[in-house]
Amino acid sequence: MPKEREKRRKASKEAGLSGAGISDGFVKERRTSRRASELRDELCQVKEVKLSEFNTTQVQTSMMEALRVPQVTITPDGGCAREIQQEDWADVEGSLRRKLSNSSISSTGSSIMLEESEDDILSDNETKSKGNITLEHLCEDTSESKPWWKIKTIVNWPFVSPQRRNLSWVQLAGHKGNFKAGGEGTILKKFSENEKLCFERLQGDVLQDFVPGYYGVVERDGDPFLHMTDLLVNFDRPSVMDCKMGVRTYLEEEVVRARERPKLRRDLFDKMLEVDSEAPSPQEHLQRAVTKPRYMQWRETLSSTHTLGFRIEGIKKADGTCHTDFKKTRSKEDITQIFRDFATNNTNILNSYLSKLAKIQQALMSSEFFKRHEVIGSSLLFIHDHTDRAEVWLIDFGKTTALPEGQTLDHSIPWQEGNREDGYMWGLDNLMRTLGSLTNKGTSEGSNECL
Ligand code: I3P
Repeated sequence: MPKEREKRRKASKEAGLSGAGISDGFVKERRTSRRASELRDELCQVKEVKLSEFNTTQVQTSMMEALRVPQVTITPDGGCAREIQQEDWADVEGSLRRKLSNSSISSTGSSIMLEESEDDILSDNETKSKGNITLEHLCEDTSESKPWWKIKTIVNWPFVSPQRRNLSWVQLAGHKGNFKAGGEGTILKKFSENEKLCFERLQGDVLQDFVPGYYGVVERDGDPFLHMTDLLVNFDRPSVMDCKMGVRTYLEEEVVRARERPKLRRDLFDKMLEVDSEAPSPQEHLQRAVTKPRYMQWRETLSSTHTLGFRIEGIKKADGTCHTDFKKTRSKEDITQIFRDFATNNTNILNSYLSKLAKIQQALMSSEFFKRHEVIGSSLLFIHDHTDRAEVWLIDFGKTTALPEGQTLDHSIPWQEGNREDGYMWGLDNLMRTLGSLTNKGTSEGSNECL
């Protein structure tokens, strides 16, 4: 499409100005950063984990406990930030309404963009260190009983400028605060050497058509970013779903590292507790911390990652509502229902998604890149809008790692430590069967049972 080509050309030109960064919004960023920091201090308290308090025996016991995956029961979630008061709401309501109604949404990776960006004013480090300020629920999260305003902050809202477009987004999954607005039709994602290498290796691979356009590394405010296509730019009030692929969401090296140098994390323990107060073992309760592989394995078993080889991470619907609480969504029936709702039971959209997935499957089968990489934590991003246009993209390669020379993966056989299998193809197959069961195409393909 000429229009798209023109956008890419512009983006490439901009990327060529690497080092100079992207000047758009710099002044505003500085101003808003200060305000953000004030609000952040008001809203959040950093909880410190005194790991030094744990002795070696406790750590070893924790590692042993990590091998056990407890039975999960459902408990209500808790919020972390202070509750936003009525006056806060009045301040931002206008901005939010504008955002949701315009919904000029853009994304790459597992983020979804509305109009003005909190990430324009918050770095990932800021969000991580304070733990509470994220962009995740700028639109209404209707899950469970948590009002969205209770969970997340509103730091950017007072600074919304109606003139600026495509600069704000809601991140459904992954690390918060990883994105900034790029030039027209593009966004900036926090630099990851691993992801950069993947984008470079994907150039010329058959998968290139199914991943965001990549325009190199640019600098903003002294930090490097990956410059890439805004996947949502050509949609009108799109609905977006992020599905994390594979039977495993942590790298083998993370397991090895945790075994050799166990690091106990209070934040992951807290997240576990929020979902199920009985999930941590007595030892973990005592320590008030868990290792990352232990947390990740628990998350996988709780969701459909283990049983289906993919899980739903987040959904943003056309009406602006966000749904990110799929941690306990595991059964095929539940997932099917969620897909049906997401696509508003529209057969055109479902068929379109299915045919995109079939093309992706074909490309994956012949991709040299795919053959030689352990693909962990990567997602398929589903996007459609009221015109029935529907696309699926492969995103998030921060944990996709090249195999040693000569080694290849099957992507379907079960994982055993050492074989580095990720179950991506198995998950894709199950995903296609799930979608297929909603259309007249899926049911004829032999067994409808997930593998
Ligand atoms: C997070 C999620 C991320 C992971 C992050 C987890 O859990 O699994 O994928 O980052 O680890 O906390 P949740 O979805 O329950 O919030 P990576 O994929 O980069 O490992 P982190 O806390 O170490 O960033």
